Amino acid sequence: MEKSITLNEFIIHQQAEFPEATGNFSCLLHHIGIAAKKVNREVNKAGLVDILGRSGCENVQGEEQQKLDVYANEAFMEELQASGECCGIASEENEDVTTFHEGLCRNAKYIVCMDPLDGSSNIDVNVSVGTIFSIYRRKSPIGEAAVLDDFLQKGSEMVAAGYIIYGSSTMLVYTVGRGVNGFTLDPSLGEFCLSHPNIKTPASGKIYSINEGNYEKFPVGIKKYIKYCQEKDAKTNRPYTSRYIGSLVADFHRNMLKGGVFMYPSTDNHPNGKLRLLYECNPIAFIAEQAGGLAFSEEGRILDLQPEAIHQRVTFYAGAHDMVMKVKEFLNFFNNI
Ligand code: P6P
Repeated sequence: MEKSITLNEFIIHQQAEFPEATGNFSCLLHHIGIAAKKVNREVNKAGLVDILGRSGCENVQGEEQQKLDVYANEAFMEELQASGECCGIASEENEDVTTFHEGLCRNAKYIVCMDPLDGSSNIDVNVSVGTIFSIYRRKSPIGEAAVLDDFLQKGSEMVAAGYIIYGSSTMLVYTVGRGVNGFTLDPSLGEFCLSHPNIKTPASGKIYSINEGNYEKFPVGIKKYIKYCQEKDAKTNRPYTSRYIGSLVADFHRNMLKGGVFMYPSTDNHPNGKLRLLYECNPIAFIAEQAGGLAFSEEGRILDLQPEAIHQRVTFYAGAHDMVMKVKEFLNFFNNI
């Protein structure tokens, strides 16, 4: 039986491709893997112990915090600090950035933007949830406290991006700008093993993902695109398939493997879109592009957007190249976007 390559082996092999690499980045990724295993353990026993349900607190978004949200945030914060390679974190769960510049982290050169447990309102009904992360080099001088500008970098400056999907199996998917690789957690080994090398998303597909409950408020171009998807395809004589689970990582991951487009337009409740640029849209966009797809907002290519605030929301369209281009075509024609 062929030996599986573990995440740590892969990280070390990949480090060899970067002559200037010092191992700092590899160490950071290793600790992200440890935090992912810790969160996986708690997500998997949710329902059996008192880790389910509301924490009784609200996060900075004014959203009811689930106990697992709090656990996941603490687990990733703890491991990122323990790595000694991270000098600051912007998290969906925290109003302000957290900086580390003492002791081990004194010479850390990376910052992390993360959504520690995206889609957590789905946990109580056993729907897949995910962690999303993005890694940048700090811009401010090493040795000093990280500053806000370290976190407000364009997505095109990202060093790495990834997500963990806690689903029927737990997978860690990431890119360092040289393609996308997926690792499935083998519980018997306690290791993430390479299961999806060099993921490429199909150029097109038949899955569209959007919360059609907001249909009335969508831009006309999106309403027209949805109608286009519902018409029978000339070749297959079948319409597209609508798949939307309300968990970004799960919806995106399915579409990346099968071919599809994910859309979160402007709506009544969220005139600038609901999803966050820094720790949801940018990392997913980096992965989408590295897998051969596209990701844009009504303001332009996601990775080109200049963030103005750490919890900034943007409209978001990502997935198969040809499908995203078709969405852009409809928005351009009907909404001049
Ligand atoms: P809606 C989960 O709350 C989330 O942030 C994403 O994971 C998901 O894609 C989106 O919101 C779902 O939003 O408005 O359709 O429930």
